Amino acid sequence: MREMASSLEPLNRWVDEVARLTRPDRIHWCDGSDAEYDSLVETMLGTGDLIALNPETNPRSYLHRSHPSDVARVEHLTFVCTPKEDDAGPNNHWMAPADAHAKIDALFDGAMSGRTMYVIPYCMGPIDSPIARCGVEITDSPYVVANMRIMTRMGTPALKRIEREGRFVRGLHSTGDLDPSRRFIMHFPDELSIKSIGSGYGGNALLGKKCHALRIASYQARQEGWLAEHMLIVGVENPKGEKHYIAAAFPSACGKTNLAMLIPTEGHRKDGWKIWTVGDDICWMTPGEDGRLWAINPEAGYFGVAPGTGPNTNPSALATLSHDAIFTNVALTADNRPWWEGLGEGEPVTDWQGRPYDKANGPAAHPNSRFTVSAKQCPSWAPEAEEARGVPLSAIVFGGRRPSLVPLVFEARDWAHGVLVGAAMGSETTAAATGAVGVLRRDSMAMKPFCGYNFADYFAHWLSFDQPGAHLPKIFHVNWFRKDGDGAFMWPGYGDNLRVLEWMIGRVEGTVPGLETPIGTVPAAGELNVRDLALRNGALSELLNVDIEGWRAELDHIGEYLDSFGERMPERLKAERKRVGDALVAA
Ligand code: SAT
Ligand code: MN
Repeated sequence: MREMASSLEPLNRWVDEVARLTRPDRIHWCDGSDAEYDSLVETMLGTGDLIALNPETNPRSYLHRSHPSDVARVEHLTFVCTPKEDDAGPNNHWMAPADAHAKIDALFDGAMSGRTMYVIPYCMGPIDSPIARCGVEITDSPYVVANMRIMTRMGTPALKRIEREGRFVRGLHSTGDLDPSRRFIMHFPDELSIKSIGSGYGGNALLGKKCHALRIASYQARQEGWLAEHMLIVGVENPKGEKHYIAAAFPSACGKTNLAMLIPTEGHRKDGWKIWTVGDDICWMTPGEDGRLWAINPEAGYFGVAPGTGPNTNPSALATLSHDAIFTNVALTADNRPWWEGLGEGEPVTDWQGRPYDKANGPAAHPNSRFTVSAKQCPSWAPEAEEARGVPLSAIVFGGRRPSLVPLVFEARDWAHGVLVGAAMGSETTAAATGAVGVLRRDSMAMKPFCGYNFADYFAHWLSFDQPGAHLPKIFHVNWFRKDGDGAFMWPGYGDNLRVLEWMIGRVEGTVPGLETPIGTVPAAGELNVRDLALRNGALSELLNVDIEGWRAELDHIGEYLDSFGERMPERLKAERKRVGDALVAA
């Protein structure tokens, strides 16, 4: 009999059960200590799972190369296993729970033999926060343990909370044999459990992230009256020293990390604007007694996209990455520094697969190569990210990659309209998931790959926050990705996006009137701060223009999309679509 490792009997029982099924050589309960992390790194340096980077330029930093067929989330192999198929919705792949357990347990049979099984207690959110939730991930991947240590509050304090609460999300993971035909990521929201096998990569394997903090949490949040969202949280401090917190949902690899760490342009800096980073990917929000929505970042680190991160796009991220970072699937320079497209300095000599770099093989770094780093290393890290009650939200922003039609910014007229704007979100696909890149798809609230239940019910849940006494954030939509006839981006983005945030804050504070249009309120002439901004002639009016004809067609598409969910789609949302559609016809 194994020595008991926790005072919580159901946890010990589950660990025993998993060990009987997967047959590891050893079991290690993670305490989250520095010594444990150092010894894991030592082990991985020995096995080649990690490669040490140049200690002069990148102290205590490492490169991990995943299997070339295992470099992104796999949405076609990701299942939500609710007892009733309809509850998972057309937005998810579904399998009956019993079938899913049988299928995946057969793959777990003996999967850990010869390996160490790690038991990782973790907490999503500040350890003393009532909004935070705990889980335990069992994995045979030391790379996963190291990443979970950076991305979550992991180890003894989390175990203590789990023992106190008696309730935790169970996540079972094995890298298996990495054969894509034996790869599955399965969610059992009713059982608060996750089983993932056959991938060692990011969102497939770090179960605290998308699997727990979004798919399982969104399901729990609906039952408990809160929201688990794919959003960054940023604090914007104005020259008066007042902070407004904004949560923004963009699909994977559409700039959430960059917006969360925005560096104000010189003009804004001189005026006294400051940016505070609370989170870059996930936001849990809950109504407070004051009627406002209060938000926490359940994560403790960033798992960000490396390519495109450079001195002009995100100098804060570069500073964050200067030590104690894990890089996955980036390239290397001759002096063993990490390299990726857009870094802006150095030359790659070894590509992400460890081959001598050759342009003919494509990019040196994989387009979905990533960094893992503690949030606290970010120069703009907001200390209030540790606040148990979270931060109050002034605004929620939706956005995606839309090369045409969608203006730079518009504001929904009320909460229900805002829910429609979020539900109707569309974006071109990126390298963050396997499959074609650059195809327009509807990605409601950027949650298409992450909502753990039927989108129709999810929209109804969003609508339900509109209650008497609620002081809900204003809802906006942005599009940084408009292109002109030559295919060039029309808006500079990055630090200049603060111009748009400034307008939003003006709207929140009631100091700018805006211009009403059938799709929402856009900045009236002169309202957007464009001081020192060089745009092409006519670009600004085009960026803020509402193309009535184009929007009529868009509203038709949105109507078809909402109808695809059938009976369950809330009437309120359909009515809202009709209202906007009618306004466009009348315009
Ligand atoms: O691989 S992750 O899902 O963690 C990152 C992402 O796609 O947003
Ligand atoms: Mn994400």
